[in-house]
Amino acid sequence: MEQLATLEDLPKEYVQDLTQSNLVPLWPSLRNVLPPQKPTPQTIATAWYFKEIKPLLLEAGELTPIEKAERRVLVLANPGHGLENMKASSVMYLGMQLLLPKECAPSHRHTPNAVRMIVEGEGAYTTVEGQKCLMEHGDLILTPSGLWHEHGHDGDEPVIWLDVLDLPLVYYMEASYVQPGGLQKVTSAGHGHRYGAGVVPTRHFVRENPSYPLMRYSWKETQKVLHALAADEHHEGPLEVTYINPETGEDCQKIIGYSALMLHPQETVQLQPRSCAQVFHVIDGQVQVKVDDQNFNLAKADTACVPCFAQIDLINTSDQPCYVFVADESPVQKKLGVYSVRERN
Ligand code: 1HN
Repeated sequence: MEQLATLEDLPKEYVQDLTQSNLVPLWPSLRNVLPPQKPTPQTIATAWYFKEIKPLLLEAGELTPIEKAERRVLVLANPGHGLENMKASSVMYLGMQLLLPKECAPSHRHTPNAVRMIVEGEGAYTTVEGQKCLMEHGDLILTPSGLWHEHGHDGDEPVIWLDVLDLPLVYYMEASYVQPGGLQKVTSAGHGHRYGAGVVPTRHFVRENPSYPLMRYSWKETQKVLHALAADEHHEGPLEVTYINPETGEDCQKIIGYSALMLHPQETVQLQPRSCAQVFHVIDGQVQVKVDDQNFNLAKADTACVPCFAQIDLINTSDQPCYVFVADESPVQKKLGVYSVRERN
């Protein structure tokens, strides 16, 4: 492709005149905003190890009372975006949150969508629009845009979970804000499962939250489906299930997509390069994530982020099955018509 003229190729006075009138020449920047063949992501392949996070998170539990934090979170920040910008990728935010016994993270609602993937500890729950959702290891709990949510803890050990939000995108759109304080009356206890069995309480009028029928995806149930796929001789391709909205069959959230993958002992899964960044979080087991020329060895509760169009292998080097939670930007990219998948080299 033709090398284009730079800003330095223009007379200084001309550039000053442009600036005076709030004008900018396109050609010196054209190759930056439209790089050939593929984007040049700021997102760099990064891994965060739970053995490093946990002691620091527990220390935060001693340093900062929940009342002074509202949400006690250490953000998993991608250095390619600048740590202070709190992005794992251009669309995805990741954080590890700690709730101690008897603590309460008060009710609020906001425009970004969030999910929690429960990492460790028992006895905590999230209440979403009055539906109490128990938090057990591997469960996925949705707190979609605009719905009141709070966290509580009746157990006796620290509970830690991974938060995934579309905050970077919503913030970029200047659409991010919070409303504090909505009192929630708990209307259903326990499982947040209105649709868990494919049925709902009959209402002859309009259902509340028709677009988010299911708030909690229990890991026990998800894992059963993965095992059933593994036992199905007709199944082809990777053992992977997508968390969907059972009412529409679409992705469970509008911007970020979520799935769970199972790898047999010693299995390698070669992923096709895709136009979106992805996050891998180990629910159980061990996996080696090969990203182009880099290698990350992830154990239980570790998390990694990879940029768009990377060549990725997931390798289970152990003799135990491995379960990986995946978050990606495909729902928003598909809606905007910019999603694509390529063949591997
Ligand atoms: C939030 O509301 C939670 O509700 C966690 O637990 C992390 C990060 C940014 C903005 C809102 C929560 C968050 C958040």
